[in-house]
Amino acid sequence: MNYKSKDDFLTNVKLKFPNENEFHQAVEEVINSIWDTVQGDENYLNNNILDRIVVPERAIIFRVPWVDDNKKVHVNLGYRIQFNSAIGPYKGGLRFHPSVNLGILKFLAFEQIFKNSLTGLSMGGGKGGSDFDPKGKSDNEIMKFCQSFMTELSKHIGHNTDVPAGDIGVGGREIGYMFGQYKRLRNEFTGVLTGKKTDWGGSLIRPEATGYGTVYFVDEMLKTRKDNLSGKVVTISGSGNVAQFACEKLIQLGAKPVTLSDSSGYIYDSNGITLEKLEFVKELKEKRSARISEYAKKFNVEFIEGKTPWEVVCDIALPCATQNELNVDDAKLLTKNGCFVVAEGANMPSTTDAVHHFINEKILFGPGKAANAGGVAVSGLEMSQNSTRMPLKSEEVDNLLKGIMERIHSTCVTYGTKEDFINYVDGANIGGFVRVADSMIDQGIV
Ligand code: NDP
Ligand code: 2IT
Repeated sequence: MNYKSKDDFLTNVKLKFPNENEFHQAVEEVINSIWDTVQGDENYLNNNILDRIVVPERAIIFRVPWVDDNKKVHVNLGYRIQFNSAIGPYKGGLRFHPSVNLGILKFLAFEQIFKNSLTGLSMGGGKGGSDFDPKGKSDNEIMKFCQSFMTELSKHIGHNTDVPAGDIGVGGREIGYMFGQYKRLRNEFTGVLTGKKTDWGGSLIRPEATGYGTVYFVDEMLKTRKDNLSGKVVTISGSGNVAQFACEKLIQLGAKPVTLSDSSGYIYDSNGITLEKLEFVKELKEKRSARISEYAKKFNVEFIEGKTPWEVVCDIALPCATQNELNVDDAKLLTKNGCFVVAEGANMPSTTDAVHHFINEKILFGPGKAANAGGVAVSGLEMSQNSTRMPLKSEEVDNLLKGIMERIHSTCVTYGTKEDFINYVDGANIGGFVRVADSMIDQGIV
């Protein structure tokens, strides 16, 4: 189809997929970056890449019935979005959270296409999950839910087809229950999921990878201004997998993280969170229902209820909780207070207006699809370790992760630099897109 303009294209996407606001937001950001590249290339135009890339190859929705400890029957919705397989099997996490819906999973799967491309590994884009709420559920209930979810999902995935992993509400425990059920149904032990425990095929450093990778990316961004992490005050949101390991790497590299949060509020530790205090958070958050306010009680620091940490003075901000958790007012407050680096550990945590503000202010802004790609990158390394059946050592994985984050950074610089300013949003979107689009063309109209 011929479009008069970018806006015309985006209007069409919104009409075709109504009520998928987060998906519209993610598409708009990518299209804004890649529009000129596409318009300047006959091959992309003749192959109608834009119309094709915004439609998932497949979106599966299914019923997940399960029985709680009181014998009550529940039904949740299960999803898997298999968005794009041009450069490899679908790859992306599973999210268990009551807010999950089709639009949210489509945004996540769409982002994943470009993120996975940036890693340089062979992984297409996918995402899935359920509106199931793990909070307050017993271990037995989590297992029953995971088994029912996998009973249907197993028909659609496989180590060469689609390889899910964790995301919000899904960690090593849930991956274990799902892996067990897959193996039982298929009678095969394959690398069908990543984020497994290391005793049965998981990669070392996978739990750490997203948070560590985000901090490695920040370090690369700082180098462009001949700066480093030493002594930098950092605000972090979230207190789950990504937030914990971003915090850990920051401490190891000499920075001073001062906040963590959850959906109830944030803690502010002006002396800096230490590795010992972080151990307490890790143990606390093993129980999914536990609240970060316990930290404030234990270490006698402030807990600010119902708020996000963006009002705290900092040099660097790392949103590591969820989408649209940092709005334009937060963005203005951050830059007014001197924050000059924002890197997204979460997926799309900054609203569109907040991103525009950061770019207008010319701060170092690392979008999620670049800054948090370390998690899926180590998932890719887990897949290769499963194929060769040769586990790597922890320093080997960490070095590979560092190398991948450096390469993603340099891709952003290559595609995003204009008049001495690195627009990491454009860089990540164009750099991720080109490889996928060229591969789609090579493989014909499919
Ligand atoms: P976890 O489930 O381990 O932790 C999620 C954290 O975010 C919790 O502190 C949670 O608080 C908070 N949170 C979740 N939803 C909301 C909400 N609606 N409002 C406020 N706080 C919220 O998830 P992860 O750490 O794995 O994921 C965090 C982010 O990172 C997500 O955007 C995810 O997509 C992204 N990501 C994760 C990767 C991974 O490998 N795990 C890889 C790349 C990106 P509460 O307990 O109160 O809900
Ligand atoms: O958003 C993400 O990149 C993830 N949740 C990790 C996906 C993966 O397959 O490891």
